[in-house]
Amino acid sequence: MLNVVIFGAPGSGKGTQSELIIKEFGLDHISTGDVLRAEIKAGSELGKIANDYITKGQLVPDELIINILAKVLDSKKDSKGVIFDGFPRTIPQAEALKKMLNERGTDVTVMINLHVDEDELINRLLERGKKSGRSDDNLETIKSRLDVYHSQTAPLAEYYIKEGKHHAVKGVGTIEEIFGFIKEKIESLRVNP
Ligand code: B4P
Repeated sequence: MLNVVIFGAPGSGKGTQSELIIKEFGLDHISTGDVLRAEIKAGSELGKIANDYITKGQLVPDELIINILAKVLDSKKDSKGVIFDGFPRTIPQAEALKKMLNERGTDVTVMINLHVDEDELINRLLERGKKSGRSDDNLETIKSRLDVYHSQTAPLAEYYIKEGKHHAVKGVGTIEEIFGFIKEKIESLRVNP
């Protein structure tokens, strides 16, 4: 299986690039952000809990998100590979993902780390907020999300460097240009896994 973790700060283009990777390589997509927003829309118990965290720009607790991921993963049993978009976001989530994949006889193939400077991230998210109606795309919440990213999520780069899976990609430029770098890396892994 070709399992890709797409990683980066909020607004770095994880969701945007995931769409192109799926089209090109026929992978299944798991976006924890999309799963949570669907639960919020459906008004479920989980959605109500998640909404409190998301609106404040905080991460949903590990236990909750790991359980959700395990269920979604089981629904992709016959997949030829999965793109993990927005998961993991903490070290315990990365450890849980490794365990879940190992139990299923597979592992993360590569972690693509999109690098985008902070001013650009803020501009993109404010721009998205004009149309998205997302409760977390406003300046105050964006700042909290960036703080959470630096304290809880960015350390994951080191985790994947140690695993020998980390691949940095410049996330500024046209969407197609950035996708070109990602595609090149994924293709090289298919030749030399
Ligand atoms: P997510 O839904 O994962 O979203 P994101 O980080 O805000 O955005 P992404 O990086 O996907 O950016 P996009 O492509 O849209 O998370 C939302 C919240 O859910 C989290 O804050 C957290 O509370 C919760 N959550 C999710 N997963 C969790 C987990 N594992 N654990 C705990 N909590 C979790 O791009 C942004 C904008 O930039 C778009 O408008 C796009 O069009 C634009 N853009 C993209 N690429 C561009 C480029 N190259 N140039 C110019 N603009 C570009």
